[in-house]
Formats: sequence, C-alpha cells, structure tokens
Amino acid sequence: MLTKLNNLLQLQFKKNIDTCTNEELYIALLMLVKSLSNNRTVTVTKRKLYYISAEFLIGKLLSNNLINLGIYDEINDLLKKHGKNLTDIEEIELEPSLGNGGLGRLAACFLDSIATLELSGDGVGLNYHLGLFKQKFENHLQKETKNEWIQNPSWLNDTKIGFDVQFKDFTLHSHLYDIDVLGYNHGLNKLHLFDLDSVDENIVQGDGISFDLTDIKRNLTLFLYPDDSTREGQILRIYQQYFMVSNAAQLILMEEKAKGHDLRKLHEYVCVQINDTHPSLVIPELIWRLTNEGINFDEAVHIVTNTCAYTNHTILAEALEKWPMDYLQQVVPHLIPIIQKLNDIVAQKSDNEQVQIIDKENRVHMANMDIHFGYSINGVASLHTDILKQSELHSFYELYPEKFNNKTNGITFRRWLIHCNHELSQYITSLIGDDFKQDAMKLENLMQFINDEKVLNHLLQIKMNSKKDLATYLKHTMNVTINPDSIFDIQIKRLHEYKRQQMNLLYITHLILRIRQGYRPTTPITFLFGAKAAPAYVIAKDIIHAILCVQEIIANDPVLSKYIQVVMIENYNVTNAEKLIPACDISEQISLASKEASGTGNMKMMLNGAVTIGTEDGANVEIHELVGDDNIYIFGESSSNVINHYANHDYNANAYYTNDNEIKAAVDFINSPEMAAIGQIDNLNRLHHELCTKDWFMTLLDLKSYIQTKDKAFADYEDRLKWAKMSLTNIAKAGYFSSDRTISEYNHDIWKLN
Ligand code: GL4
Repeated sequence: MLTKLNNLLQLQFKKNIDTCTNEELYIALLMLVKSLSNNRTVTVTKRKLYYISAEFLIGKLLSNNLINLGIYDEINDLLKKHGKNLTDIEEIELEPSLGNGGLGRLAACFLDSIATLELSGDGVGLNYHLGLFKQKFENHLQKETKNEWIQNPSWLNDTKIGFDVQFKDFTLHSHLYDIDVLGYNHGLNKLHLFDLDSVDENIVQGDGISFDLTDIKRNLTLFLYPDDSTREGQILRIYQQYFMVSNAAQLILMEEKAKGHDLRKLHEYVCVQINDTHPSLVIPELIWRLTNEGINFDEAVHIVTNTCAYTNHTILAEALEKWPMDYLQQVVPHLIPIIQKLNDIVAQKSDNEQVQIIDKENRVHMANMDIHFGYSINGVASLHTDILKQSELHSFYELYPEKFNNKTNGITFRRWLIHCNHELSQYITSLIGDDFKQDAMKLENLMQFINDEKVLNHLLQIKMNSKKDLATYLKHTMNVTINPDSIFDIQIKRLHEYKRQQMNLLYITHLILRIRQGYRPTTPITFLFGAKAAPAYVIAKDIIHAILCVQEIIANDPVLSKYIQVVMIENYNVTNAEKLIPACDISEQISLASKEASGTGNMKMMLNGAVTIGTEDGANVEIHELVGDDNIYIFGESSSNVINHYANHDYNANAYYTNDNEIKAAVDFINSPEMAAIGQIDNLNRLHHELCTKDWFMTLLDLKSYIQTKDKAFADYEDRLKWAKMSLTNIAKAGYFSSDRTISEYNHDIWKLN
C-alpha cells in the first residue's frame, strides 16, 4: 500500500509520504480509493433498483470508503508511522451537504447497505453546486451563508453522459456525474447526480443564499430546496424535480435498451423507489416515454404501476406536495394530458374526494398519484405505518390494503459505529468477535456481560474518552470549553416545532429558576443542541435565538455556570454528528407523539450507548420494545390522544400556561427583561406568544411529565454501574436498526432484485 501511495504522490506532486502536505496526501488517498474501486465489478442482479431522491446526505467519504475497502487500519497505521494523522487529513475533505436531515441521510445509509448486500441498486439525484446552507450565529441569530463543497479533484466522476430534458420554453442538456458506492468488503453501485453545465454560482448574492429564482439555466442545480415561499420559488422546485426524474427515466431506458430488454417487460427488470414525493413526476414521465416508444397508454400505465414504489416519510401536511396545475402547465405541459388521464382512471374507481389526484382547486396531489400508480407504499416505522393506514391515508388503505407495508428505518453501522466510534467498535470486537460487523443482531451477545463490572467500567471509560474528544473538537472548531465530567444531554436534528427543541429549552429555563432558588444538580449538565432552521421558518429561528440567549445568560452567571451549560453547535451536519453521537449520555427524542415518522438519530445514539428520553413516537416505540421499560425514559401523551386532540380541537395551551405556576414561570423566562437585555425582544415576544396561545405542537401538554422524567434520568445517572448497564443494553439491542436489515426487508417485500 505504501508503494501505491508513494507512486501516486510521485506522479501527482513529485513527492513522497514524508515530504507531502496533508492536502496532497488527501488527494493521493482519494485517487488510491478510486483506483481500488475500479478493481471491483459493478453488482448485477436480475432486477435493478433506481432509488430516486432529492437528497443524498452522504457526508465525507474518505474514511468510509477506506473502511468499506477493508484498508482503514492498514492506512491508519501506515500514516502514523510516517508522522501523519488520518483525522487531520479528513479535515481537508469538504462535506457534501446534499440533504436536509433524516430523509437524506437515510438515503445515504441505504446506498451503503444496498451495495453491501450485493444488490444492484443505484441512487439518482441532483448535483447541487452548493449544499444545504452553512449556519452561522451572529447576535444570537441564525445567519445562512452558501456552502461550497465541490473540490478538485473530488469523488465525482464525469461520465460524459447527458440527456435532453424538455421544458415548455426550452430544452436543457444534462451532464451526469457519478460517485462510486462501495459496499462493506464487496459490492459496487453508483450514485448518479445530474447537473447542468450552464449553472453559475456567481448569481448568488454575496456569501448568502439568495439569487434570481427565475434564471433557470443558471440556477437549476444551484441549491437544494430553494425558498419556496413564492410562486417563482415553487416553480423552480418543479423545474428541479422534473429535471431529476426526466434524467432518471432516460437513464433507465438507456440502460434497459443496452441490456436488450423488452420495454414492455420493464417492471420485470426495473424497480423505481420514489423517496418522498419529490420524484413523483417520474410516473407520468415514464408513461410519456413508454408511449413515445410505441406502447399504448393502458399498457404503459400497467408497466409503470408495476415498476414504481413510494415511501412516505411524514404526515406533516407541509411536506405532502400539491402542485397547482398552472405551475405544471408552465414547466411541463406535455405531462398534463397524462396526469389528467390518470386522474380520470381514479375518478372511475372512486368518488371519494380524498383520493383524487387533482383536487377542486386544480392542484395535483403527488402522493395520491404515487399510491394509485405505484405497487407499494411504505411507512418508515411501525407506528407511522399504522397511522398512515388508520388515519392519514385511511381511504387509500381501504382501496389497496395489499400495497401498504412497513419498513422501519435503519442506519449503516459502518459509519455510525465502526467509523465514528473506533474505540467502542474495537472493544465490542474484543468481547464478542467481529461477526457483528456483518450481522448486527450479534450485538445481542453483549448481554452476557450485563453483570460484569469490568466490562461496565470499561464502557464508562470509552464514553468518557468520546466526551473528551468532543470537548477537544469543540474547542478547536468553535472555541467553546465544555466539561467532560458533566452529563452530556444532546438534541441534534432539524429545528422544527414538532421536534420540540422549545420543550428542552423550557426544561432549562425551569432549571435556572430552581437553581436560583437553591437547588443544586449533583453532577453538572451540559445541554448540547445542533439544529438548522429552514431560512423562512420564523418561529424555528426564534427558538434558536432563545436558546442562544439562554446559553449566554448561563455562561455569564457564576452560580448557574457551575451546574449547567448550554451549547448550540454552529452548523450542525454529518461531520459534527459523528463527534456528538459517540459522546452522548442522554439522547433527546421528544417529538409530539404521532409527528416524527421514525427518526434515525435515536438509533445512532442508542448504538453508541446513549439512553433515550423520548415520547412514544416513531421508532422510539420500537426502541422501547427492544430495551424494555428499565432502559429508556418514556413520557408524554400517546399518539392516539394527540390525534384526538387535533380532531376535537380541544388542546388549549393557554390553560396549561395559566393554571400551572411552574409552567408559567418557565415560559415567562423567555421574554423576561434578562433575556431582552441580550436578545431581540420582538423575536422573544413572538415565541412567548406562540407558546401560550397557539402551541400547535403541544409543548405545554407534555412539559410537566418531561420535567419529572428528566429529573429522574439525571438522578439515575449518579449510579454509574446502573447507568452502564442501561448503556450496554442499548448497544446490545441496537442490531435491529442496522440498515442492512431494513434493506433486506425492502428487497424481500418490494424490490425482489435477485
Ligand atoms: C423524515 C422524518 O421526519 C423522520 O422521522 C424520518 O426518520 C426520515 C427518514 O424516514 O424522514 N421525513 C422528512 S420529510 N424528513 C425526515 O427526516
């Protein structure tokens, strides 16, 4: 390996491993990985999957690729011998933030597992020139700046392939870049990212994120999810979505023709997974293209319906896309007659308004089209799927019970254990061997050590080391100092009211008031938050503002700061998630029951030995079942009660606020003079008003039981051995959440690739 590396360094830079810089070494390692992946053969199965997604939150690729090639340790040792450090070299790589959160990260974990299980399945998406915005804090407010990630050289391979994509006013020629997806020890697939040469990063104003929304030729693949609060913004999204799916359809048909397959049997050879509704236009697009190939409409509909499958990731109405017909008319008029015919087919089947594709306001419901003209619809955790069947999509379930199925999400253990927590992974190997790397259920074997004090103490020591590593990292990147001897209570996820970061904040304001009355936590607590708020989501940004103000109040107070600290991590992303997750003691999963479809951060933290405090929501329900009552902190109203509150309109935030002094005091802290002295009173007032008048996601409903449960968790933490047992149990039971399990289920029930 040393010779190979030195040869590359010699060829590129006329240097060797001892004389090169870290930048040069990074490039040489990238080239080494690429040449080793070239030695693998692309996986082939009878049927091929195309996983179409607007997001692939792949994270940095160097270390993961080294792991999956089986050469991580060898390279690591080799570098050490020559005075280099892989961690420093990893810093050279910029993170491709081509996703928003869980949905995009799930797609990335899935690609890893699809390749590892040696299934033929490629990802198809867009090559956004700028990733999800970079978050900065200025005056306790979130500021968004552009997030560049494409380096030269990069993991992108220029395929020189491109297709004409026809829009109403012009035709654009795409340009396809591929990223190799390496499975663990074997398997090679592709992530296809379509781009447009005329896109121009210079149209972005300053270092911000605004640009001319109407200049499609120059903005089409510039940003993921451009602001859609205006008509122009929404139309740009339709342009992006159509560009993505038209390219996908053309790629599929090109590959099928090259294989000599009969397009009338497309469904026997191809499966398209529609990840959320962004790729839904692939249905009319494929029908259009098949009819252009001489296949009649009804047969084309039959073929496409047996090719496409849809995953629903949320019951939040805001995420279920409905495009006004006149917007579609402006971008893709050639698809309108097809969508209308599909709508007619549905109207003949049922007169129930809820299941129509085109509604009375002439809007096209993308999810409805997916369910009628796809052969499978799945939810992403068992509770979520039940809610889809019983309430959200009940009318569809009555029509097509056989199409509905559950696929509880999973995470790749290569990235979320082996890569991000080397010490824990090696220790597990020393205890139970390394079979768990292939078969995650083997982690159960750790349960034999549940009463072994030596093992339990060792686990506590590993956690302490990860906390120290995080402290060093935060010192280095943000210049903040945190105390590894404190309890690390971590909430990391997109900022959204349903996820209830504001409830965590209210626990903290409540605690501030208690400490001022003389209460003293036994062990200090560090509350860590990581979250980006959508740039147009006002209340979410107010919540960030309030957290940052509380952070400062505590830091400036000599008494409070002895016992508690709040740190809002700037620019939460995959890279810093990899540092935060191993260091977590308490994993905050406190969404309003019924609203978090699954969550995957909950799985990552469990796998790394954190104990969850959570509501019975999403995959928390399954975590609870696996670890049992004694190894998780569950609180709050059940999803069925919450659903009833919405149905009956009987939740009254103001009653909770006025009738309970503790709640009132915690909420009133938000716009207190003390907070106003640091922050912006308008923002603080707005948040305060929202909480005690509307509180759409029922924070105050669960606040009391949250406070009690959290107090209990902090008290339990004092019994270190008891805590270590809980931690061990969580690790041991996490095997179910391997994305290898999830993908085997998708393959067995939906894709049937081999
Ligand atoms: C999400 C859900 O909110 C999240 O619970 C789930 O884990 C994820 C992947 O299935 O999908 N839905 C949307 S939209 N964004 C998400 O992160």
